Amino acid sequence: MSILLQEEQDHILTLTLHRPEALNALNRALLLALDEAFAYADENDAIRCVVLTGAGDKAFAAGADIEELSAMSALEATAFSRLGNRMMRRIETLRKPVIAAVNGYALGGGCELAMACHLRIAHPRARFGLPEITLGLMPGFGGSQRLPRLIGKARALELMLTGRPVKAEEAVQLGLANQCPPEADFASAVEQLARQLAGNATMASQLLLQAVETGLDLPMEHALQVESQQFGLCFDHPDAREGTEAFLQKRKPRFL
Ligand code: DAK
Repeated sequence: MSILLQEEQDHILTLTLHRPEALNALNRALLLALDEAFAYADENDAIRCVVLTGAGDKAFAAGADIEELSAMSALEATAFSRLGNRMMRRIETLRKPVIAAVNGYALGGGCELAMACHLRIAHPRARFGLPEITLGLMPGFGGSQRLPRLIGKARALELMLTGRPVKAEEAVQLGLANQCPPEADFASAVEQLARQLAGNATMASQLLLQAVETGLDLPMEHALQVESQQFGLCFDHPDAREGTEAFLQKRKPRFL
């Protein structure tokens, strides 16, 4: 069976990390499969939202594959890091929203993968953490940069220097997860959000994702220019007219 399951339904692509025997740890083959799947999602207009989750009821992904890492030379580790970073960046800059449905452990590379997604829904049994320091390592897939951006420098440093895992509710309090529905509602909460995002005006959603992604790394003056430019581009698409007309006519919009 494939190490990355793919299912497409109603404009939503669901990707399931499938190495349950290793708690879905990220080896080279899985990183390559993810890179390919996200490239496909970006190019395929029928896909409007991606959900990423883990197989089994224990883990989203318990990190980079420690067994594979332990046998790597410095050169191989550099190549592995490059591949991981390229794949995570592909997710972050994807033109469609990506939801991480964090169904269990999201540790090390698994947490970094969840952080590269646009939104995170945590199952009550989810555990987020960057325990690399306890292995004599540091995050190698962007965690040292994405965690401070998500939750602030002091809190990120505390988690990375101690390697302490956080439970789902604390992850929500920290801003690391967007929500933690009750166990019985987890699947429906993921589906409901994915359907809502897939129903958005695609061009507006794409321009918004780009504005946030580009603007966050720019000084405010430049970031606002990016926003104005993206805002203006919305008007080139029929969805903008449809959305405003529908509001004025007191009906639901029918986006392309
Ligand atoms: N890699 C490989 N196998 C793993 C794994 C991992 N990260 N995590 C778990 N497994 C395997 C276990 O070895 C075990 O295999 P068998 O013994 O059954 O063959 C199986 O999954 C079930 O795990 P456990 O028996 O340990 O299950 P428990 O419920 O007792 O414990 C656990 C669950 C998640 C607490 C525990 O498995 C655990 O602590 N796992 C490791 C978590 C961790 O430290 N993850 C962070 C890894 S560091 C880099 C790029 C990126 C990174 C580093 C460098 N460069 C480019 C160089 C990132 C590093 C990391 O992600």
